Amino acid sequence: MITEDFVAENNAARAANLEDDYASLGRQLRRRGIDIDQVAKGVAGFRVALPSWAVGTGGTRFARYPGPGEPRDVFDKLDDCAAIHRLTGATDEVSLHFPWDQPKDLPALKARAEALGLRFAPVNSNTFQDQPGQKLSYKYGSLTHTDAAVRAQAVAHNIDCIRMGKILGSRALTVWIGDGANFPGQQHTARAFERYLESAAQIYAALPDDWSMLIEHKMYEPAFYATVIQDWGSSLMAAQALGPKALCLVDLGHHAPNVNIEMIVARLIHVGRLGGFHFNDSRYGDDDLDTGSINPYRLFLVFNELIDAESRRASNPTLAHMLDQSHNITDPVESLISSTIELQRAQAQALLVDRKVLAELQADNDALMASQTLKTAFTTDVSPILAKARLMNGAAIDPLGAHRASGYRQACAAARPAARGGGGGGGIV
Ligand code: AFD
Ligand code: MN
Ligand code: MN
Repeated sequence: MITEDFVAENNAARAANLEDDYASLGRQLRRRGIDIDQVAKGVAGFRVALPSWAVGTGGTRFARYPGPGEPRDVFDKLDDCAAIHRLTGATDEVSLHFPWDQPKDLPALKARAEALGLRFAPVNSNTFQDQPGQKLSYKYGSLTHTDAAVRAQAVAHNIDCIRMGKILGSRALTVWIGDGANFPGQQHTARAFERYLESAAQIYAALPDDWSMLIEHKMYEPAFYATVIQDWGSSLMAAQALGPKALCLVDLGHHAPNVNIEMIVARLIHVGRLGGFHFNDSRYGDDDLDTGSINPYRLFLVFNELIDAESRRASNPTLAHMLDQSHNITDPVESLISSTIELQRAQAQALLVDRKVLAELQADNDALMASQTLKTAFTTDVSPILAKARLMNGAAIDPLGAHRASGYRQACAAARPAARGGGGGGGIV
């Protein structure tokens, strides 16, 4: 356990320096007409859900190298999430993945989460793997399978996820399918999509009034020729066919290299169908690397669209922010901490954009200075704002340093001797 007292003690040694840096940055920003406290307030309000599957060590299709003290079950996963939240102050929601996380006693799990100060974010269904004892196989697809009985089984699983999510207090179901084809001709392109719509409509019909269904697209993998919900166009078509509670979820890793994701974000907001994000970073494909570790400017540009939409009060449902990463060589707790910080960094930078000046430059077609306006915001070192926001939330000024000093990982290694693996999230998806 990382206690409140430990965090306070750790902060005490750093508070004076932070105040100094924050005051200095505050003066700099005031010259630019920005109130630093407003930015810090905005950052302090930022929340991102932790995926239960990311606190265990991930892996590739070649190997997985488990770390010490890995969570053995969903209760251990909650403990790790609580530790991360204690240090970041921004991660009090956990996104479960069924059946990876299927606990026998859902009310007990909910009680445990509440005791730890955690809530449940959207729940994720899994019809991309066969589970032990499962009647029919998803080898050739799930919601789009040619066999109606397989589709019915996949629909039933999704509806069961809604049932479990209701008990836990979740408000959304995220549906990602591995369905697709490895060969041209393998699948009837049009009919597979029609079957998807038919299955998804049955899931949609089971949604409670205050729930949404988040549709996650992915351009390839595990199907390598084509996936059924391969892009935001297919996702949006599905959402519009299903109804207002169906929204599009953008996983940053699920696009072709160099795709302009911030444009996709802007278009989905335009139609009020952006449901949320799975944040991660990538260099080559769906790498599931730590958020902000490869291309922080792209992340900033995504947040720039979000803040811009907020500033003009675009009508889009509240976003479900989540991390979706695979931590193969780092301590997952530390990767999730630093990824959360990178999200807040992008948000703070986006809050610094002078939108009035930018609008004028755009009207004047001053491409160079418009681009500089974004760069000025992006290159500002907002670290003192992020630390101040954490302090405001009762979290750590230096979360990674505090985590190292806490000995949390060593304590987990001692308390969780019989690591049985992370329980999902270690594959290639
Ligand atoms: C997949 C998708 C989806 C899924 C997860 C499982 O991003 O979010 O739930 O990874 O590991 O690639
Ligand atoms: Mn994802
Ligand atoms: Mn993915």
